[in-house]
Amino acid sequence: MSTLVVIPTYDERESLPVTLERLRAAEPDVDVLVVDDGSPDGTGRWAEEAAALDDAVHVLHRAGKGGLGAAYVAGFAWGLEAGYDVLCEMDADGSHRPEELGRLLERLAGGDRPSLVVGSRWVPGGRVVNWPWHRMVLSRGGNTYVRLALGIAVRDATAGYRAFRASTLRAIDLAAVESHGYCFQVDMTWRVLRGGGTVAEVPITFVERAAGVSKMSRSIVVEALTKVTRWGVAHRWGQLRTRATGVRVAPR
Ligand SMILES: Nc1nc2c(ncn2[C@@H]2O[C@H](COP(=O)(O)OP(=O)(O)OP(=O)(O)O)[C@@H](O)[C@H]2O)c(=O)[nH]1
Ligand SMILES: [Mg+2]
Repeated sequence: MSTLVVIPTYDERESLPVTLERLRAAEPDVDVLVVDDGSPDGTGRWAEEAAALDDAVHVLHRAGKGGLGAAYVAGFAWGLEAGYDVLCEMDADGSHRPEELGRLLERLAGGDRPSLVVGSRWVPGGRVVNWPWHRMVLSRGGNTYVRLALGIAVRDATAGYRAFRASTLRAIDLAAVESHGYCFQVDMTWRVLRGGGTVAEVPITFVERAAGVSKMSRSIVVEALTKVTRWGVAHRWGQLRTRATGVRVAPR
C-alpha cells in the first residue's frame, strides 16, 4: 500500500529536520508531504532543499498561516490526487514519534479494516511525556467532554497522529471541513463515524515538543468547545426527531 505522511509546518525550522530524518529512517518506503504556510523562519525553504535531495519528500507551499486544518485539507487533496492508498497526519515538532508509525499502519491493515487509526494517548498503554499538569487536564477533560457530547467511544478524538484509508477521505467532503485546531481532529473523527466508518485507537507515547513554539491558543480551545457542543446538540435533536416522526435525517 502506498503511504503518504502529511506534515503541516509553521515555524518548525529546528524540529522538522529531526522529524524528517527519523521518519525516513523508520519508514523508508513512506512518502512525505510538508505543507508549509510561508513560515517566516524559513522552514519552507529548508523543506524545498530536502525535497531536492530526496524523491520521497514533497513540499506544498501555502500563502500564509491558515491553520492546521486547512493545511491538512490541502495536503490530503494533493495526496488523493497523487493516488496514495493511505494518508497520515503527523506533527513536525517530534510529539508524534515516527518510530511508532509502523504500529498505526499495521492496525489500519488489520482484519477488521478500520476506516481510521488514531495514535491515542488515552487508551491503556498510551502515555504523555513532559506535559505540565494543565495540558493533561485540558486534554483529558476535553476528550471526556467530546465523548459525552457526541456519544462516541473514541478516547482521544483530539489526537493528531493518524492514518486514514484514501477511501475514507474520499467519502468526506473535505472542502466543507472548516475547523482549525484540535477541532479539526474531532471534526474528522465525527465525520468518519457519522458516515458509518470505524475508528481504531492504538496507544502511543506523546512527547512534548523540545524546540520551537506551540501554536495552541485560547481561541483553538473555544472553537473546539463551541463546535462540539453544537454537533452534539444537533445530533441529539436529530435522534429525538427520528424517534418522534420515524423520519431519519441524513447525516451531514
Ligand atoms: N501549515 C501549518 N501548520 C501549522 C499551523 N498551525 C500549526 N501547525 C503545525 O501543526 C503541528 C501541530 O502544532 P503545534 O504548535 O505543535 O500544536 P500542538 O501540538 O497542538 O501544541 P503543543 O502540544 O504545544 O506542541 C506542528 O507541526 C505545527 O507546525 C498552520 O497554521 N499552518
Ligand atoms: Mg505539538
